Amino acid sequence: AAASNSEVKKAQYMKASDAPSIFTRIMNKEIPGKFLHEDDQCVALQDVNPQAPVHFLVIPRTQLPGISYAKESDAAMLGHLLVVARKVAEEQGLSNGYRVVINEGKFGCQSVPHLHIHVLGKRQLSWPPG
Ligand code: D5M
Repeated sequence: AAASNSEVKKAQYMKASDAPSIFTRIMNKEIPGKFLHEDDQCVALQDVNPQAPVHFLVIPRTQLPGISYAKESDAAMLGHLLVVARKVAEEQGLSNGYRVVINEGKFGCQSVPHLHIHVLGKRQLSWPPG
């Protein structure tokens, strides 16, 4: 029988996430990164390819491959990521608003298989996104 869609997706993700992700390696200080926040559950990192004057990522230390893998037991951690996004957005002076984005999978244009929340601001964004 053909593998289910979720099995195929998992196989694709597992291939990419067997090894520590680029974000895990940055969190472990093996690769440089500009940290805006660090705590026991997550970090906020300046995006290396910014799409707005302020563009940072909130990344859990747990290497969840993407939001499609979130379980009920991840709920508190996921909520914490959003609160950190809000706090760092304030510190970055995003008083006129900002956007919080999670890209998931191929159609979502996800490129790093380690869950991360994008926060973009300091310019007028448009809607819908491309
Ligand atoms: O977004 C992945 C994001 O991660 C993308 O905006 C570039 C960013 N990125 C990739 N490598 C690095 C490093 N080394 N430092 C900081 N930021 C990085 P996605 O939602 O997966 O498309």
